[in-house]
Amino acid sequence: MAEQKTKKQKRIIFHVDCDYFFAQIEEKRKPELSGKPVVVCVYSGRTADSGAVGTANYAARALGINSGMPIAFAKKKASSDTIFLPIDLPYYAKVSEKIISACLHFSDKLQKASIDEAFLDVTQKCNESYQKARQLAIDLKKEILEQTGITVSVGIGPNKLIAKIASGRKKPDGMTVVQENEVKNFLAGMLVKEIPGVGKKTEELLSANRITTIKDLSEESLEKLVKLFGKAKGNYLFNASRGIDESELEESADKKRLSVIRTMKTDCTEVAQMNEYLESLCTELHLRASKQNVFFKTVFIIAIDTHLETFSRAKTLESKTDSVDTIFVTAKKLFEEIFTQKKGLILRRAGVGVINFLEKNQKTSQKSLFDFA
Ligand code: TTP
Ligand code: MG
Ligand code: MG
Repeated sequence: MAEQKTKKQKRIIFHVDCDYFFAQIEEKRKPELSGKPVVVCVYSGRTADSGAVGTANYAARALGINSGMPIAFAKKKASSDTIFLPIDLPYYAKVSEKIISACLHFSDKLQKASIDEAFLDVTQKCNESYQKARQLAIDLKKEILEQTGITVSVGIGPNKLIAKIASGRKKPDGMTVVQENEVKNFLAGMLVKEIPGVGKKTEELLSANRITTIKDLSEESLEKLVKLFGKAKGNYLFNASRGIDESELEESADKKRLSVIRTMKTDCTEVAQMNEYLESLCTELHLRASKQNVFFKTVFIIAIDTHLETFSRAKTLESKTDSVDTIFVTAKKLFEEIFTQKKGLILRRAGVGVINFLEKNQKTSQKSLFDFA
């Protein structure tokens, strides 16, 4: 065998998934829906009831109504007080953007996985400590709830696969932590369909080979799985049944961010005390942004109080910029907002960041390279 690879850093990954997302949003904006079964429908327009259920709240799920079901079928299962609503995707996308933006500030790296879910790499933020990760997830859930009124469930694990399975274990408003040494037990009692990517067809083929649980799957040879499913899927199933997933988070360009965060010399209770500190933060941040040769559209701040609670705020600007003054003025306003909203706040650490990057064109890029030479 070739020389052993250097040991990989242990990662801590969150999978954040919103609870009954479309229906929960509708409940929040229409309080009269409270307590009723709610079904959000994707109407195809062919006939009055043609189309499929997008999602259903838990009261509607108790009636047997689920995502993907034909609307006409769902109507047969519905109670007389069940509310059917048409999908309002542009509005849900706005809520999603707010949630993703809150997640950004709680992670080192983020991959948006769908309209209602994201993977967050928090390894460095938590100093590889699961105890810190647990607290970070509590703070994140609170922040999302405060900013959007939406509850989410969080799975925490050593990789994307385990985090994703974990987020679905306790819903709604749940949190499930699976450390590396707990992975085997965590998976042992589960059915194969709990593995992401195992749909009806795969499940049937496995079942025909007397493989029903993840434990059964983990006892099969790689050769057999490759024979049944081909190389890529066979390998995937072999690894997944052991809780192995080395895939990296795929960070999209608009979710890349730059930020600077530091502990202040003295704790601050108002923004006026932060002027000098903010100036130095913004200058450093601006220098880094200039080196990356990007414009940005969103400025955000991170505030950590003396109890180590984390808050964040973001402002998307009218147009792209690379101005240090804009960073400073916007960050200052956002800190002012936090001090006004949270009476008695005593800040210990504070950070400023930019996201929503736009690459500068080649010509500009050359110029600023010389500027910094
Ligand atoms: P999911 O996260 O799969 O489901 P959910 O958020 O409604 O419920 P859960 O609490 O179990 O996470 O999907 C997110 C949204 O995507 C969902 O609210 C509606 C939409 N969606 C569809 O429109 N059609 C579908 O078949 C599915 C699965 C989801
Ligand atoms: Mg969801
Ligand atoms: Mg989801």
